[in-house]
Amino acid sequence: MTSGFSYFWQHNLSAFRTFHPHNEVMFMSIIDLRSDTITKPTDAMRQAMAGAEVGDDVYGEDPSINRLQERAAEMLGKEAGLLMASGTMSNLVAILSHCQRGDEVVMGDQAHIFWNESAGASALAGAQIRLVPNGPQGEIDPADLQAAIRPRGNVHMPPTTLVCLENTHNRCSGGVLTPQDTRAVADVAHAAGAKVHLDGARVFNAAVTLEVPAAELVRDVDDVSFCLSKALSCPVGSVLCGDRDFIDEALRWRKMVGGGMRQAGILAAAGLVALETMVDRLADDHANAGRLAHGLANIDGLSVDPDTIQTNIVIFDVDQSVGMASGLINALKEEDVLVSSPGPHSIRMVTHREVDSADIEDALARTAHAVGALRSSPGK
Ligand code: TLP
Repeated sequence: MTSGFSYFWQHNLSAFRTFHPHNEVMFMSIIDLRSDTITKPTDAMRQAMAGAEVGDDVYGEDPSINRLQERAAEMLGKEAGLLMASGTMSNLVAILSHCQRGDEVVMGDQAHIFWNESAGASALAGAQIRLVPNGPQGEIDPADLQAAIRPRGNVHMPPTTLVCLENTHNRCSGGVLTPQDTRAVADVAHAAGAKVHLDGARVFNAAVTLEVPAAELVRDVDDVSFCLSKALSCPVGSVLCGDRDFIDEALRWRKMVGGGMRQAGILAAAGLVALETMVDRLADDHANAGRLAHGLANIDGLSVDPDTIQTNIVIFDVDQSVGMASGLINALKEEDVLVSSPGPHSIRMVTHREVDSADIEDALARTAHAVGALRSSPGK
């Protein structure tokens, strides 16, 4: 029979290692910088979930969901909100609600909707995606948008019915759009009769960085989705907010894609705690991302400009002398540092509630060790 002690080691070995790069015997805990999506619910969330008042949300009768939707809409200055299972579902339902089959949706060439959402816009909404360049912080040049908009009434061309923005911008290293950036794009879109959807998965990170209410960042867009399950630490969920008519339409599409979740007030209860307690602390994640970027910039073989890091996402380039990003990812895994990769020569590290400044220092030391070893090994 396995003793409690050896059971612990057999089942927790992945979380600990028994050697150190410098051959000292010590334990290293895993530092998981793959994403802020890995954050687990807080004790306060778990308590709120256990005691949540619930009802059948498909009948609109879940009091916790109704409260969350109202609170989210209020914080974003919109008429109504709708709880979704995920950010991907929010973005898809927004596109389904705004577009007909054969419409064109314009977005930045680094948009999460384009890269990471399994082509739902084309497969399920029947919309064609047209890309314009994203600037370094995720911005779209209004002149590029203007040039991409289709003239109305030409039977050969799809009408441009929707423009999508992203704030913060994931693949642009968590870059932030200011209210002015958003307004400039929205003005062009609206003048052409198109709507604007904001993928605001991390819009509260942007609000904290700019020190403005989130409502100010989304004033000029027609609808916005944000995620509860990323840095806000909820287990599940996203909320789509917009005007009443849009949300009524979104409700129908959400049901069609299987998003009527019945007693999901259990999830909404965590969301309410997140909105009250998890927003201000995002500044800590941003400070840690700044520390991380400064440290990475000092490691030979990696490059990042720390002054461009505005929120909790640090994307850096891996020099040829280190090899491919995949090689460094594996080497970092050996050091118990988990990261993700947006491309063959770049790596993403995301700070969140479950890493503190000591973990950042530790992650930097382990990264320096992994990079140094790769640079000095000829067959890397
Ligand atoms: N992003 C995830 C991965 O898909 C890359 C992450 O780890 O960052 N919009 C943006 C801007 C996102 O970053 C994400 C998730 C989504 C939408 C989708 O959210 P979920 O994962 O809830 O469907």
